Amino acid sequence: MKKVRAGSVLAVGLGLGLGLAYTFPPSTRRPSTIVHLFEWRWSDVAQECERYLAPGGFDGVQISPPTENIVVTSPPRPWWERYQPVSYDLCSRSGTEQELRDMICRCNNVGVKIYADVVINHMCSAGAAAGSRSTCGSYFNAGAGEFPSVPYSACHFNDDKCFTRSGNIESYQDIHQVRNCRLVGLRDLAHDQEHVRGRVAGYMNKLLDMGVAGFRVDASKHMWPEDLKAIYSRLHNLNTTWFPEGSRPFIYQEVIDLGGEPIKGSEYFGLGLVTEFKYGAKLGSVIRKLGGQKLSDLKSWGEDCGLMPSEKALAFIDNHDNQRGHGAGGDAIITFWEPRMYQMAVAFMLAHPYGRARVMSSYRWDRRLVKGKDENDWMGPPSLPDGSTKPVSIRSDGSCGDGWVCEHRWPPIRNMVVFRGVTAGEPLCNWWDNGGSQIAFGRGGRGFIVINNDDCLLDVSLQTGLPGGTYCDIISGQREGGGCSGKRVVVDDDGKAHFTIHPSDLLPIMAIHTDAKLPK
Ligand code: QV4
Ligand code: CA
Repeated sequence: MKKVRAGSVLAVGLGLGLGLAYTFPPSTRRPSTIVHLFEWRWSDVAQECERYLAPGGFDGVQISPPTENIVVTSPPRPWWERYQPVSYDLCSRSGTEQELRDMICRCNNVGVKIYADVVINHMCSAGAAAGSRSTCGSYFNAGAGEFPSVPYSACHFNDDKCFTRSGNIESYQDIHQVRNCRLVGLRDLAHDQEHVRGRVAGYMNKLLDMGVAGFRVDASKHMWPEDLKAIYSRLHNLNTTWFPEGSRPFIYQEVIDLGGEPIKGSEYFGLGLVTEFKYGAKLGSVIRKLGGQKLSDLKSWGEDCGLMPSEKALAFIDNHDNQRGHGAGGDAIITFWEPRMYQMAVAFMLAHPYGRARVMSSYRWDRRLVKGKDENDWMGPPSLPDGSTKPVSIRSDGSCGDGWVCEHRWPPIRNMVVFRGVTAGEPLCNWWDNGGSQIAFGRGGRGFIVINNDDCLLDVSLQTGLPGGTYCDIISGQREGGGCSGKRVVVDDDGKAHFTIHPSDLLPIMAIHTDAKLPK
C-alpha cells in the first residue's frame, strides 16, 4: 500500500542552489508523474526514490530494460544494445537481479512505483555473431535463432510469416510486415505460439512478483493486439506487499502513430495506455512557432486537436529515441539541449490535465550534428573506463553531475510535478490568451499558470479561480518556510491577480497553486 508521505525536507538542498534545504509541501496531492531514469543503475534509482522522488510526489520510475542483452562493441557499448535481449535473465548494465530486487523493494516502501521497459517483440539482431558477448555471459546464436537461456530456438521466430526479400520490415504500409518481419534486423518472436507467450508472460510475471507495478511495452506496434491480449491475460496481479489485493499492472504501449500508416494507436486502447507521440511533436512545433503557430492555438489542446483520448494517452515532450533523432517527431521535438523552451513545454504538459505525464531524465553525450544528423546518437550513458555505468552524483544544489542531466531535478520541473499532483482531477478553467503566444489557464480552484512566448511584455490582470491570498510563484522559486524564494502573487478575494512576465525573463512562466499559498 502507498505509504502516506508527510511533507519532507529534501536534504540535498534544491532551493536556490545555496544549499537551502527544500521542504516539499505536505502530501495533499495525488502523485501522478512518471520519470524515465534512462540508463540509471538500480542502486542509484533506489536512492533517488528515497531521497527525492517520494518527497517530491512522483508517481513512479520507468527503468531501462532489465534483461540480459548483447554487448555491442562497434560502436562501443551503445545505449541501444539494451533493446537487443539475449535472455530474460535480470542482469544488465544497470545491475544484478539482487540489486534490481532491492531497488524495487526500497522504491515501493516509500510509495514510488517501478514501471519496467520490457522488450518482448524480439531478441537481438540476426546479424550478431554467435557467442556469449552478453551482459550475463549467456551463450546465444542469433543467426540460428538459438537463445538457450530462455530457451528459444529457430521455430519460435516469425521467419515463416515474413515474405519480404530482406526478412526485415520494408514498408510500414503493410501491417503484416510490421508485425511479422524484423524491426531493423532484430529476430522477431512468434507470439502466436504457446511457448513464446509462456516465456514472455513468465518474464513479466517474475517482475510483477518482485513488486513492479507495470510496464512500458517496447515496439508494441510490431506485435498483434490479440497476441498481446493473450500475454497480458496471463499476468499476475501486483504484489500485495505494497498494492491492494487484485491490483492489475499499469501498461503503456509504445506505438508511434503520427498518422499516415495503417496501424493506429487505437488498436491497442483495449489493452492499456498508448504513447502519444503527437504530443511532443505538436507542442514542440507550437512553441517553436513553426508555420506561424502560436500558444493560443492550444486552447483546444487534447482530443479536439487530434490527440488520442486523454484517458488512453501517455503524454511526454521527448523520449530516449526522439531526443537523439531515433524515434518520431523530427526537428520539432524539444529536449534538454534547449532548456528555456524545454521547461516551457514540460511546464505546460504538467499544468494541463491531458493524459498521464512522463518526464524524461537524460544524460549528456558528445552530440555531433552533421547535416542535421547526430553522428554520436549511439553514445551510451556516462561510463567508467571498464564500460560500467557511472553512479549518479548529486551536487550541493541538488543538480546532478558526471554527465547526468536530471531534468526531473530542475526546480521549475520539480515544482510543476508538485503542481500536477495538487491539481490532479481538477478541470481546466479560466483560459485566457492574447490571440498570440501569451496564455493562461487554471485547474479548478487549486492551480493557475501563465506563459509568455511572445516577444512583448505580458502585463495583465486575470481571473485565477483561486482563493484570495498571497502565493509563491513556483517557477522563479518556491515557498520556503513562511516566505517565497521567488516572485509573489497576490490573489484578491474575487480571484483576480496581476501578472507581469517580461520576454527576457529567465523563464517566461509563472505558476501558483494552493500548496504554495502563504499563511494569512
Ligand atoms: C542495422 C540496419 C538494419 C539491418 C541490421 C542487421 O539498420 O537495416 O537489418 O543492422 O543487423 C540498432 C542499430 C541499427 C541496427 C540494429 C540491429 O541502430 O542500425 O540495424 O541495431 O543491429 C533502438 C534503436 C535502434 C537500434 C535498436 C536495437 O533506436 O537504432 O538498432 O534499439 O539495438 C520504430 C518502431 C519503434 C522503435 C523505433 C526506434 O516502431 O518501436 O523505430 N522504438 C523502440 C525503442 C527503441 C528501440 C526499439 C524499439 C527496438 O524505443 O529504442 O530501437 O527495440 O519506429
Ligand atoms: Ca513482431
